[in-house]
Amino acid sequence: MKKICQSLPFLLAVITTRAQSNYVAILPSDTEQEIVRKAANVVPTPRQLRWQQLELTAFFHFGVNTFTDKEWGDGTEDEKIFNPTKLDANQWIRVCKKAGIKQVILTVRHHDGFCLWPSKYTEHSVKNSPWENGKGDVVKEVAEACKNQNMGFGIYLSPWDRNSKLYGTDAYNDYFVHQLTELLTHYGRIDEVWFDGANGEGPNGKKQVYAFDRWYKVIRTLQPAATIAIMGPDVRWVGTESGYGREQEWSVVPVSALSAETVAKNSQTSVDIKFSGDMTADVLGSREKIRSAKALAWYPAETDVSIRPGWFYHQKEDSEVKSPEKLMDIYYNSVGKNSVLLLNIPPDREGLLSDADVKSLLGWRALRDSIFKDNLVKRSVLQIPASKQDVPLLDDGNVQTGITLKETGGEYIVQLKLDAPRSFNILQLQEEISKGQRVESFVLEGFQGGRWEKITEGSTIGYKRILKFKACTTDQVRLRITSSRLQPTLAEMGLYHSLKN
Ligand code: FUL
Repeated sequence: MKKICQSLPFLLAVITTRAQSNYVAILPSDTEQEIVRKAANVVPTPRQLRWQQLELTAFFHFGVNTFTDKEWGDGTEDEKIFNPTKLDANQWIRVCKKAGIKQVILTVRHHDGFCLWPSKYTEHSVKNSPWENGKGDVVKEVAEACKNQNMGFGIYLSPWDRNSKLYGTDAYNDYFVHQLTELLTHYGRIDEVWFDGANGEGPNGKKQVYAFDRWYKVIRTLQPAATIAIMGPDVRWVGTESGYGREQEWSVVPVSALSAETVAKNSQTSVDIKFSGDMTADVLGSREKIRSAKALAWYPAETDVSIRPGWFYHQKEDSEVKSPEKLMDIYYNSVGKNSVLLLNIPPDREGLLSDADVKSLLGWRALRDSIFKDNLVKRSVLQIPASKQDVPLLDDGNVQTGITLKETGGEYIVQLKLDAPRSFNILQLQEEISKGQRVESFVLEGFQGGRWEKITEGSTIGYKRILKFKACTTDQVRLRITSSRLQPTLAEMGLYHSLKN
């Protein structure tokens, strides 16, 4: 141990001098300018980058609660109540595909401990239900439907298990590893493992100490491409279940310093961060927040919300399904605020996505298609920066090709001349995040009445930022990035006109 401690400064130096990584240590001797430069060079790991580009993902909360009409089961449910009459996972995935969703996460085991697969390690599972005479496996059905329809597949495995007699003892962590291993080895590729934060009281009055580090190792070994979300190192919870993210959303945030041992093991690869403390504050990664950090990591936000008031299906909520317009507003405030949306669509007692939910999802897709079909940037010529690069780079839908802007007078400018005076009320911006998240503030201006007038302004951009404003008509616009941590690279820019604003 002593040896490791003595060599720590050297190991940290290895990390800090590497070009770009998902993690950087801040040294006591670093100036504020150096800290800002370091923050600007923190980048996502390949698995985080893939996840961020999904934009839209879905949750399926399904299990005994669907049949007891509860939100949280207590683990005493009779397995016989689980009996969907028309379960069709292909329908779930077909609808999600049509809605533009790229990955789904199934609650394979919620807090009640009931397993949607025939686990060897418990009796509280589909194997003791009448569904398919106890021979069914919901996890298999969903995994196969995803594979057949080219949809990402993830699992929600609740750390809290109200059924297990082992809960509250060390043996519970072994039980958890056994189940995790079943899930990660029997169903093909798993793209995401989602650990919820709820940690209730066990039957013997003890709280369980979860062996997270051990679980992460199992996942990294068996499914190295899978993101580990929420109680995990790759993706953090945005902090609410409303669907509305932060005004200022930094994917680079302070994290607690790593143990010397972890650093030593990972010094040449990306690093698994240790999440800690309250990640729900209003602003997480501003200059003020990173100034006193010991380390910074790429740790992006996921916004989870249900299409209905509850997470599980309840018939009485059929009339409370969120409308396409409400889902649109959530989209602007989640994906449009630098996070991935995780929208819950709970299958009903038949084992199908219900009509009301399907109608709303498809209406939302139609709305998005109509609003985003005509990007006015495609009808424009780039005036600044004057270069051989031309506008298609900003509207080619490729987030890996952008324009690295040059500083002029303390700011970075993109100026466009449109083909004619045009009206718009939506601005969409994307940074090329594989180079880092850098923009701290920006203003959009239009040339009107012989001078530049402010149309809208914002702080962070990150992977995607969408701003809505009162419609404005002009044939010349400029984006002024008024503050950036280092030269920003703008990957995409869009100007749209929504009639439903
Ligand atoms: C929460 C759980 O307690 C809810 O039941 C639901 O699964 C939600 C997504 O996470 O913490």
